[in-house]
Amino acid sequence: AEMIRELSQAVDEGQFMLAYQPIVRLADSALTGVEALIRWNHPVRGLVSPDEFIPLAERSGLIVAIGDWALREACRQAADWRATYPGAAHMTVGVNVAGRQLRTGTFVDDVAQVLAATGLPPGCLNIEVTETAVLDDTESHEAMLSLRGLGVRLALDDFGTAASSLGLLLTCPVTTLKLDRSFVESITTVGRQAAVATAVSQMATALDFASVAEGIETEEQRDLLQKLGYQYGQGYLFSRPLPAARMSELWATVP
Ligand code: G
Ligand code: G
Ligand code: MN
Ligand code: NA
Repeated sequence: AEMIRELSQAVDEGQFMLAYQPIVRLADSALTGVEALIRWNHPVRGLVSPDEFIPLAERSGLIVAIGDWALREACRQAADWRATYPGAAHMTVGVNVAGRQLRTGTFVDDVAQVLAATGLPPGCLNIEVTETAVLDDTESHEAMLSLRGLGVRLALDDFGTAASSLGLLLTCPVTTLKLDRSFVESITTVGRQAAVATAVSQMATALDFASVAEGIETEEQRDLLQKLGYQYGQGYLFSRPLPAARMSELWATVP
């Protein structure tokens, strides 16, 4: 209860910030986009990880206000990077969206409004949802279809971890699969992990989805994932999530 009060105060007092993790094209290591990851700069506890407050924010409903802030800030920042750095012209920004947010009934209008206000082209925004958030839910399904109608991209995040149905891939209008990092961790030594990663990559190709491998920490993992057909990668090998100012320095180096 105390934490809920603090979280709602944090919304009012602007205690959140976004970190940005680079996403690269595996073929040439070119920086192609970022994922926005929220951080809570707590006045006493310092930086609090989203794992510690997002679940509570979802249960309490505060995720709607927090998520709305994150969406606006990420789009504002991406539009700013595009306008400032030639290398960022074709960038995408990934924004994590909770199922509860997707189901507010106003989410699609909010996205359209944020895109209009910031001037960010719809194709530069990649909304990341998890399988659990959208499974068997008509409302989120319709929201996703409308988002695609706007021209926004949609990624299935943490792919492979939830009690997911492969049927979701046929009905859910996503553009991108993000292979969860649990399949990447021991991919070079555990044949079964490599087998799952291969199957996901083949499905992505066959169904015409873009594919991103998450949690890449070593060159061996990167090389194998590229060989398996993953187009994009994200992970500590390339970069940890960075404050916006550090991310700007990276964009400045992209031709
Ligand atoms: O670095 P990492 O600790 O940043 O993120 C932990 C988890 O928090 C991830 O599963 C990520 O998807 C989630 N997360 C990060 N930012 C946001 C956000 O803005 N909204 C939602 N709903 N989840 C987020
Ligand atoms: O939204 P998602 O659940 O995919 O959030 C990404 C999470 O993964 C964040 O918590 C981010 O900090 C974390 N992460 C990103 N790259 C790596 C990595 O290479 N290794 C590990 N262990 N975690 C990572
Ligand atoms: Mn994500
Ligand atoms: Na993920």
